Amino acid sequence: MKIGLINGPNLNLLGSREKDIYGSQSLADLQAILSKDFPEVDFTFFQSNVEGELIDCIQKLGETCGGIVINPGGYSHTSVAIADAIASIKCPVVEVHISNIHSREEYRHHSITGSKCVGVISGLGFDGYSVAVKFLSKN
Ligand code: CA2
Repeated sequence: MKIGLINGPNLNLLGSREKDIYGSQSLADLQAILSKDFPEVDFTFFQSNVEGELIDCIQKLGETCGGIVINPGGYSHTSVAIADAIASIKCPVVEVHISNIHSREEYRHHSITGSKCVGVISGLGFDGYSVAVKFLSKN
């Protein structure tokens, strides 16, 4: 099964700063963990700091993948355009947040993009991505 893993703005910095919030592992570490734990899954990994590139990727992977795991980063709280892209594709999308957005600043409590996803996982660190992949690969 093909699954897309899309990470949004600033997640390329994982493991380098704000380790108290996001942990000490890098984005490359995350991709290695998922590839190792789900050998039967054909992953496409993508990260961008650019909203339009994320939308292009959602549209493209929506045509070829059986599911998408997305962490839209800060765009989760602001981007109607990314929410529209998620709503426009047929494959299921699960949103993941490394931190618990509900225990942080109020402006992080609502996810516009999450409202268009089949589910939202928040606060489980990197394990949240694994839970999302597990869910999508059995559906
Ligand atoms: O908890 C999450 O996964 C977030 O999506 C992360 C976003 C934040 O805006 C959301 O509210 C919650 C921020 C990603 C920033 O990532 C960094 C990683 C390392 C160092 C600095 C930033």
